[in-house]
Amino acid sequence: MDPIASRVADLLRRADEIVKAAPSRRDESAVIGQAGELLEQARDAVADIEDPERRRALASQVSRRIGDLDRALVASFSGPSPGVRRAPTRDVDPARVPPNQHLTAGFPVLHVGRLPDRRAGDWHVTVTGLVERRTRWSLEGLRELPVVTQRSDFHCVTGWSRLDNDWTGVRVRDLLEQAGPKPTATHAVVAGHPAYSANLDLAVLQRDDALLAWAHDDQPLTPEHGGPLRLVVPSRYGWKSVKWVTEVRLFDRDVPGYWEERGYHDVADPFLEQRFR
Ligand SMILES: Nc1nc2c(c(=O)[nH]1)N[C@H]1C(S)=C(S)[C@@H](COP(=O)(O)O)O[C@H]1N2
Ligand SMILES: [Mo]
Repeated sequence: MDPIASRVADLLRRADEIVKAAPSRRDESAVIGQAGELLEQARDAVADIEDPERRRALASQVSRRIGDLDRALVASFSGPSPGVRRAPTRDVDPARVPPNQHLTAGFPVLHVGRLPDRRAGDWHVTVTGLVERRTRWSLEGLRELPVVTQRSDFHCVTGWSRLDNDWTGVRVRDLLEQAGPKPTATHAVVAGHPAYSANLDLAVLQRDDALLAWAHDDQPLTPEHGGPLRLVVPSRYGWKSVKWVTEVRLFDRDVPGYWEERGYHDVADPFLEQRFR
């Protein structure tokens, strides 16, 4: 047997064992991380298998398992963070709650992969792509723009909504203005650690409520919620609010991000229930 093919088969077996041995939901994200790493190695190795039939067969086994892990991740939010102010859940104007969402008083944590280990002092965000001037901001540099605190609601596509979040940061619009979008720019891809991204209409990023935030409810943004810096786009499902933001790149067309490549909606308006394509 082709040695690469047996290596792939072995990686798949090990990934399956990790998933099967998963002791509890509490450890789910660790399990997903470990199995995901093996599956990524398998995916890389598959490309070198010479026999095309065997390559196709193993490639589909790898991608089926990666798809399973993606779905498990969406379901793996681990409940409210301790110490977070309780958000309102009762006596709320029903018009504020998008269809098929329930209100949560806590603040669930939800993301793919591990937290970044980079320190805030080294953090930069770059505005690039179809701009007149590529600009790179440190966290300190951002604080020279007008700092705002704005209250907004947050809606995750997995069904929870957290109302009355006070986000402190700067408007994305103000960064874009400094970079100067070219007239052909219509869309953006916002990227964040580790290999996450989401696409947005440029016009949505230019609205008053789209922020790059470093504080939530008057507390510094915790690492699990995207600290030191995250995007907040209240008018879209939460997956567009990229945590650990490193780049805003402008395009003249809509380029799918991480979840959009996996079938999620390009626009993602929660009041229109634009969950999937
Ligand atoms: N970098 C990064 N940002 C991300 C995600 C992610 O996986 N990676 N998940 C998104 C999703 S699906 C949601 S609902 C929100 C959750 O934010 P929270 O963990 O602060 O509640 O982050 C979004 N931003
Ligand atoms: Mo989400």
